[in-house]
Amino acid sequence: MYSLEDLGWGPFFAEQTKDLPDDDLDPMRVAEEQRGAYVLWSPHGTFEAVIPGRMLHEAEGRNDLPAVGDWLLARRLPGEPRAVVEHLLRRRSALSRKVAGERTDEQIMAANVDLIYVVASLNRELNLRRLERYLAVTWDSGATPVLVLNKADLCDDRDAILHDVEAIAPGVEVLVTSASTGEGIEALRPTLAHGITAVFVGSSGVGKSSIINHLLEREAQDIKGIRADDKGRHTTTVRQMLVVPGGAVIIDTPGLRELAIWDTGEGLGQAFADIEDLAEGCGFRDCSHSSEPDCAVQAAIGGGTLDHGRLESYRKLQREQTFIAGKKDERLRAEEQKKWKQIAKTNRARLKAQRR
Ligand SMILES: Nc1nc2c(ncn2[C@@H]2O[C@H](COP(=O)(O)OP(=O)(O)OP(=O)(O)O)[C@@H](O)[C@H]2O)c(=O)[nH]1
Ligand SMILES: [Mg+2]
Ligand SMILES: [Zn+2]
Repeated sequence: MYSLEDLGWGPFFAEQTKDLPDDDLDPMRVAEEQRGAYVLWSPHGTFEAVIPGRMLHEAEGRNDLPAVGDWLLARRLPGEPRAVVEHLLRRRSALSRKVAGERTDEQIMAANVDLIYVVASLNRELNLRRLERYLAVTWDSGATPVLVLNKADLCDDRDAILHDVEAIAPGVEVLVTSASTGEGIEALRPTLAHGITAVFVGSSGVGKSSIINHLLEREAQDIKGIRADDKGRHTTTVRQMLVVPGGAVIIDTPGLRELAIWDTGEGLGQAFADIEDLAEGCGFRDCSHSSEPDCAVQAAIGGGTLDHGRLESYRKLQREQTFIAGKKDERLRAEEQKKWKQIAKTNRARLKAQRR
């Protein structure tokens, strides 16, 4: 089994457990989650766990419940491979999106990660707008994104594509790999050092699990079979943690159909740092880069150094971010109201009891 350090434990988490008197509790990391049932890893082995009712009741949102990659304190049940979750430790970082569909809630795809490998395929039409969205979401997490362009063996004009991708990914390292031939995979290894946690995200079928198997040097994860040409089917169905021997913790995730923004939008500024930098040179402080005079952004588009599609993409994500921020406010207000109603009810009951 693994030591705490093998599993990514460090001072940030140790610090949080320092003042806890109860030494019955063990630090464990969430390796897998499936509909509220958890698999936890610790130096004592693997444990199954469910969330106690108290924690569910006290949670104000998804953010207060464990997700894959989380560290928590749990109590082992004697003689059983089961544990009771007692305490969720504060996160170093979290990769979140809005849950798919209409509902306004957070989904944590991976917690406490250092690196986020955004994998795309050089085979199919590579969608730059989609990559911009991924980068905006990943920069928001507190972890560092790295772009991995896989299936290099199926592509014959990689230089042109690489050029386009680098233009939309300021400050992001871009790697080219082939999980089929093994090309470029070793370039990932130095980043996957002991103590690091890395998550792989991207559309279904781009080769996330294939790359991971290469790194682990075993068929740890199922990959889509040659004959399985039903393109809609996801091969990886749960988010899951794996350990590179002597190296990093890796989290494999199922391919995403949609990736909606959840977080603050600071990631947006980072993902579009080139446009933000240009905007500093605009004549007006609040320039909308549409028809104002002295607009450095429009000048860059006119001069061919900035693609108009990229500005559009930035605006679209900004609108989405504003919309979700409004929704979150609405929900927060509703929750506040509920809480006050509850407090008022308790107070009334107490007064009534006193009067008796
Ligand atoms: N030619 C080629 N095929 C690849 C490469 N990487 C993966 N594949 C194939 O692409 C298919 C999908 O690979 P997976 O590793 O299952 O993709 P995934 O991203 O994990 O997909 P989900 O689990 O559904 O999200 C499989 O048939 C792989 O053999 C590559 O570099 N080149
Ligand atoms: Mg997979
Ligand atoms: Zn402007």
